[in-house]
Amino acid sequence: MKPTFAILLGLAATTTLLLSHCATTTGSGGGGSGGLPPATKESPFVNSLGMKFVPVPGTKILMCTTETTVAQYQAAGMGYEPPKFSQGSDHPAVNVSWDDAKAWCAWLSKKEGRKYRLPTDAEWSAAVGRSAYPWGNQWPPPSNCGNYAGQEMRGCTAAEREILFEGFGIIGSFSDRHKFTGPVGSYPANGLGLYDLGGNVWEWCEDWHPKYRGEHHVLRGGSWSYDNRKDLASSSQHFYPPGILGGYGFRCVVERRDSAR
Ligand SMILES: [Ca+2]
Ligand SMILES: [Ca+2]
Repeated sequence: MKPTFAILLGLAATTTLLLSHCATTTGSGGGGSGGLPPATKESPFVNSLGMKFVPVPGTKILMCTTETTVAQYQAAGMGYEPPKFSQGSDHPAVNVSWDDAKAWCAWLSKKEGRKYRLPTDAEWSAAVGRSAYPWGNQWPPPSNCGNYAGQEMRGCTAAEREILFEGFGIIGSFSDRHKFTGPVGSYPANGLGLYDLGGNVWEWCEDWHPKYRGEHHVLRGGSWSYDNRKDLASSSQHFYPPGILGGYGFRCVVERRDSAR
């Protein structure tokens, strides 16, 4: 997506968010006056796109159990710039800027009359929990705990290698079946019922990166092309560096109450 278009979408996001505050419809699931019906890990809130949302203790949001998929992203009619690798409609949307993600949340908010947005950095931290890594405390990670840079990448063709950073690394004997992005929810959920918080794609949060305020927004969780302990740690706060964008996506949250912000 071209920067100018992203800016326009950012403006559209602002407009539609304002409109969403005035909306009184409830979308699927009912609840009246924009309130959400009770949701639990076992009985999540399900919106009109079939996205499932579960509570995150200590927050006022319900978080989508998966990253936003290509199909869900395309439902907004915003256009989708596919990556250089092959994807299915159930893979996470990539090549998504922070402005794109905000605009998509604004579209969904207007569509459903609820307040959808990106998670804050603190909310994402609450979702991933206190273990050293999203899968637990051990290093290296157990195979198939998430989509990271594993042995499967050794099978890349010459053309596929051109998609990757030069000198990409691989995590020891770890493997996970997917060279690039994989279908969301392919690996076990965490204790809250959330999939792929670690790996598959980095996820945009609302906040500025603490070291680059006013310059870069923070990304959390690592992606399919990352192999090192520092980036894969639960606490890792990433920012938008020059390089491939095929590892940047997002998941959204919905506020429990229609609190005006
Ligand atoms: Ca992988
Ligand atoms: Ca992720």
